[in-house]
Amino acid sequence: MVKPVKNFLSALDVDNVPDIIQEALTLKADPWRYENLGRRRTLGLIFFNPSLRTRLSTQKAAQQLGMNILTINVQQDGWTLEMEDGAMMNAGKTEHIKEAAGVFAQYCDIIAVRCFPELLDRQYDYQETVLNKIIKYSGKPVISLESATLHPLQSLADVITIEEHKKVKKPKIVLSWAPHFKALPQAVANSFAQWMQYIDCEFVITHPKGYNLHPVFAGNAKIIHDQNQAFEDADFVYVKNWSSYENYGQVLCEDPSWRITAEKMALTKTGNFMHCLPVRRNFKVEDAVLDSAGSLVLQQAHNRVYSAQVVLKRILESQYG
Ligand code: AN0
Ligand code: CP
Repeated sequence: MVKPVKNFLSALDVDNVPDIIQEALTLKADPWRYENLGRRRTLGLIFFNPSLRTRLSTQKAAQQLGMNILTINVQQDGWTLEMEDGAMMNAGKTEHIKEAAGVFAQYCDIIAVRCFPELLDRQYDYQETVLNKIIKYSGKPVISLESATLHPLQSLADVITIEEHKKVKKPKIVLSWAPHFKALPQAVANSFAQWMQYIDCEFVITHPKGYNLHPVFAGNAKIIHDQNQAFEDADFVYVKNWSSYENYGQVLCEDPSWRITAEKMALTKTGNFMHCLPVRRNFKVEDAVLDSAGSLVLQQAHNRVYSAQVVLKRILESQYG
């Protein structure tokens, strides 16, 4: 019996990760089996930030469950939103999140939100201020489409992909930082590290000094600052850039020697390369790696459909069944 699920914000909202992976694989084998489950139910997709994969895969997942879909790109199409309770709204912001979230709730049965961190104030971001206000003021089930600190639908797709491609019971999985000139969120890395705590694996993180993730997400991962050493005998290498958590939102290192090359991938056992995408070719990862047989990036993107579908299915069953 699966625990009723209302919100899907992190791995903590899943009672058994291996079980949800298997259920997602069952859906992948027969995607239209529950095509009436979401009939006459509406999913609202609310984007505060751009997206390719998350938008399309979640729409496709909802369609395969028979749901209707409403999408809004808040930054382009919506009114500017005030987040602060009690604010005197006599300046730039037009509408309060209290009304906006309440209005979404009038039209949607499930609300899915993408709200990246601003990377200015660690406490504001790590309290998940925007996501929590939408949960509170909408009262509806909420799915994270990447919040300030986590990207659970991506991580679920990633563990599904690992399950499909692993050749040993307990693979060695390496999360590697790679360079970027722009400050990016820690969300994908935090989330991947969090989900690694729920599957059978040897988990290693490699990054330059100053890039430790929040300890709650890093868990018991082994941290190795020598990237080549970390890659040795790896079954999967998962690559991501993130800005510093400790020196919050700062880019402390742009050292190109952290770029992922075919030479480095040759140190691994399998050459299996993973990245959530989008990725900047040759700046972060060489063409030769992305174009290699070991690159799993499109398989990950494909599995985004089934990670979203299994989550929507469970919410529909437990909230509207
Ligand atoms: C975003 C990030 O790093 O969180 C989204 C990744 C799915 N990436 C960029 O902004 C390039
Ligand atoms: N991986 C991912 O979430 O991609 P998008 O930002 O394009 O949705």
